[in-house]
Amino acid sequence: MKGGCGPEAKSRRENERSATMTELKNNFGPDEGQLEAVRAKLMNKHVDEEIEYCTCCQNGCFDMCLLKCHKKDGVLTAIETDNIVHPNVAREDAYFDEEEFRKGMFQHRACTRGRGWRKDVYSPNRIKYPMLRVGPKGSRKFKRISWDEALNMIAEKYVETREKYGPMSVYCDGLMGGSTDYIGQFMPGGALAIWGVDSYEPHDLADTYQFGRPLTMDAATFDGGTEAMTLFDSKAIVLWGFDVYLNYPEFAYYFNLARDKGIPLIYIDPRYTWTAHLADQWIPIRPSTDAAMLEAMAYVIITEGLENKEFIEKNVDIEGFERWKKIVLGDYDGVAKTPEWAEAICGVPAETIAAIARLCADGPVYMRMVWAATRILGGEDPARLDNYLRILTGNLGRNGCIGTGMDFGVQKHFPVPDMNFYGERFDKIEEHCVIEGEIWHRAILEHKRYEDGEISLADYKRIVGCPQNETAPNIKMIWQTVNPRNMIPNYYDSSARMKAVQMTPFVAYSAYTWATTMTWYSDLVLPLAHQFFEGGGGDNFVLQGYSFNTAFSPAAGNYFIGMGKVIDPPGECRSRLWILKEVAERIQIPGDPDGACVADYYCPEIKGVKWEDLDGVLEDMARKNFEAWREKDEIKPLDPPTWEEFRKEPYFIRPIEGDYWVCLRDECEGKKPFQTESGKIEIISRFVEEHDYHDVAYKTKCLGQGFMEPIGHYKQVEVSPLSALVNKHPLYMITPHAFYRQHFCQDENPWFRDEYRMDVWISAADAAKRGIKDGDMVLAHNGVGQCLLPAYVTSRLTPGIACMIFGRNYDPSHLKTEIMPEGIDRAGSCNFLIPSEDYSHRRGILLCAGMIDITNVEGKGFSIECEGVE
Ligand SMILES: Nc1nc2c(c(=O)[nH]1)N[C@H]1C(S)=C(S)[C@@H](COP(=O)(O)OP(=O)(O)OC[C@H]3O[C@@H](n4cnc5c(=O)[nH]c(N)nc54)[C@H](O)[C@@H]3O)O[C@H]1N2
Ligand SMILES: Nc1nc2c(c(=O)[nH]1)N[C@H]1C(S)=C(S)[C@@H](COP(=O)(O)OP(=O)(O)OC[C@H]3O[C@@H](n4cnc5c(=O)[nH]c(N)nc54)[C@H](O)[C@@H]3O)O[C@H]1N2
Ligand code: SF4
Ligand SMILES: [Mo]
Repeated sequence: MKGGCGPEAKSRRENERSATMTELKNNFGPDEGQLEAVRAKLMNKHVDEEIEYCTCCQNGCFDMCLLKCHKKDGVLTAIETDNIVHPNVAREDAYFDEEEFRKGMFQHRACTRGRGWRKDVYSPNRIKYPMLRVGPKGSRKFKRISWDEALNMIAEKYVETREKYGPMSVYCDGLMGGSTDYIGQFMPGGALAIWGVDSYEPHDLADTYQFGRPLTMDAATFDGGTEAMTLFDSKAIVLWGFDVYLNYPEFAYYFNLARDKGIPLIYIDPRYTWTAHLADQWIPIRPSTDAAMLEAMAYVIITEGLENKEFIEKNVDIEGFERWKKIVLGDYDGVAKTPEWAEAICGVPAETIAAIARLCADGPVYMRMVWAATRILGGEDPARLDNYLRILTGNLGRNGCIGTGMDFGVQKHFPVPDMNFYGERFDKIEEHCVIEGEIWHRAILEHKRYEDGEISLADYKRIVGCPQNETAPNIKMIWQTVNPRNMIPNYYDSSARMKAVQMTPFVAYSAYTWATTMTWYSDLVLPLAHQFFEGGGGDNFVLQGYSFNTAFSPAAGNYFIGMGKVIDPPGECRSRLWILKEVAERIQIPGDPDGACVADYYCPEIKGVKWEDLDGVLEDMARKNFEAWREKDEIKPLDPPTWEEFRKEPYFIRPIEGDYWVCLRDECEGKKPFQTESGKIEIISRFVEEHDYHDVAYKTKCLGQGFMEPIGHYKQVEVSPLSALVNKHPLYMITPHAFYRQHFCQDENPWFRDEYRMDVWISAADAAKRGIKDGDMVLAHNGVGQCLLPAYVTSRLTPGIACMIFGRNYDPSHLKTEIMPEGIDRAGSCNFLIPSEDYSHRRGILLCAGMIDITNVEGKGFSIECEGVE
């Protein structure tokens, strides 16, 4: 990095830039005429355009990247990104100095996907009107109805279902745990909520047991985060399955900066990924065995006396720590967890394990596992071992270390304007966590068994993770508007989910494209405005209406962005907030002393506002809140812009004074206790040891029939490349997220479709055994599902493993089989291949692994179109 951003630096930049142009012209560049012609064309392309800002806050990376949207005649014409902090420089890092970086003064640039939304929003498959099913479920036959009819229908069905089956009968999904049934929360009996988070439940459990709170979840409320600047203070970066370059593209930029500074990056993943490619060292590991490697690292550190004694003495519950040491050293089971022991399990050479252990002991080291490596049976073991290693080495709560599973940033440096449109009586909210999040389908299927007298009520509750003192769920209506998950192909056991949806008497679903599998199986489909551009004043996953988007990103917590509506949605698409508001207005609260409807509590400030007026009303609220914020004592000295200025460039960023934010720093510095039973970091969870957590909720979670030990250690789980299952289906399948998709979103984007193949990865060795060549049509199958697609034969995958990238909608062929009664999938909808069993080690998480086999069917009459197969 070259220093300075004052006037001197500016003139230096200009000189450097013109020098670069001369070189370009002399050596490779077009001649002056050509350049002018191109320039003129480009300039003309964008004349008379209007500019609106919004953010991309896609579910999962939540990076809050800035989208500078150009539009002309109401149509999006271009998306640029952050050019505010260091205007007009291509490589920001070449110009700013480390001081600026440490103060959080850098850009928040959107990635390819963030800009790709511009194409996605004009998909020909957009749903434009409320549609009612007229054919059988799955037949994709619908007729158009009016919004009034649709909203009345939801309100009527909602009231009717609750009256008949009780308050736990309407399922609305939960947003990272909790409930998104914003109607039921104001009704007597409350609303059905879920516990568990699909992305990182094992980490949530591990963090709760070790540190007393779920750090990743707390990062969402800004307490568990760590800022990107921490990378600069690390001596090394060690990542388990944390494919930053793919999963957190904005964050990847800071890794590049750290690497430019000479900080080595080590990456551990069974796949040669983007991050592996850019790392100093890639260590392939047998999937599901990370805990063994971590335990052996602990062995090396303990036997060589390299643990951080000062940190441990100060922060750790010593009794449990000493017991864990004995496990590692083999005092309990006679098996010392040596690197050689681990090598036989995880496939990583013993000397590599020892070397990484020594590296991590000499901190600060930024080390963490994110999250796929834990979305397995017994996933809390690798998650806990990951914590144990950071505890052992004191790589926690100080500069240079990470706090959460992925490093969400935090809005810690100054308050942001409020955007609260909820009523004063919002405290009426009542939620009941009665299901583990992603087994809602079992709550439906098993209830049938309970109704038929096959299982008792107590057993039913245990199966679905419902505390015994709560009312059991009895789902008869599904309504997805706030968090419209693609409920059939998005989690393991897709065939059973399809059955559960088909069994549910009324299913209302909101979506923006017909490509979404869940639309085909719903009774009523509502057309959603696009989440970033078309909302009733900006509408994304977390926030609704005009919003001040705070740094929810793994960058720095010293900025926020104002996000309003950019373009009008097509047809009669509506924002989620508007839909909720309309339904809330239609439902009276039984027994309310004032005869109120739900909207009187849920959204009194926008009750009765028409769709056409909603943007204006929300923006007016935003202005008032912004103006009140400007007057705050802590904000005035920061020289805040006026509302008018902010509306033109809705981005507020200020240098961080003092140190950046590091998760758990206060606890580790003794400023506040850990929220565990002992007030210290617990290696062995006292709670788990001392309580029966099966039928009661601990911090909202209830394990039901699940089993969990108070201490984490490597166990060979039922589904693993080392289990007996390989005799039947020899390949262990991993299902990571896609670079060019955000789960199912942008699956149809033609800009990206050109960039990758829909295929199943197989190693060269496994392909040779099966006579499979790259591109051959294959059948990926096991006892529960079948997918027909081309093979990608590659050395980027270790043998014994298959990989199907997650996030394809189901594409049924004409070929119907017993296990795929709606047709064999031909898109690579991987969750049809992951079965559900009564595993005791499945947590409130999804099972990202299944055993499969891959058979060559090239030349046997199958093609992706299934021609000739009827
Ligand atoms: N481009 C893109 N980015 C995204 C998303 C997206 O859909 N697309 N989704 C977002 C969301 S919601 C989430 S939750 C996160 C998910 O973030 P992660 O959970 O980190 O993501 P995955 O892509 O599932 O897996 C990451 C890597 O883990 C590896 N892996 C699999 N099994 C193992 C194992 O046993 N051990 C080890 N060491 N590695 C293993 C995989 O090969 C993969 O390369 O990503 C977020 N970011
Ligand atoms: N096998 C396997 N399964 C997995 C995973 C895995 O790694 N492997 N990862 C899991 C994880 S971490 C996650 S987070 C889930 C993700 O699974 P989902 O949450 O189901 O996926 P999304 O594509 O984010 O959202 C589903 C649909 O909702 C609609 N939608 C969502 N939000 C909006 C919005 O604001 N506006 C509009 N107009 N439409 C919207 C889109 O039509 C989208 O197709 O999948 C999980 N399933
Ligand atoms: S990094 Fe995430 S939030 Fe940022 S533009 Fe890309 S998809 Fe959107
Ligand atoms: Mo996720």
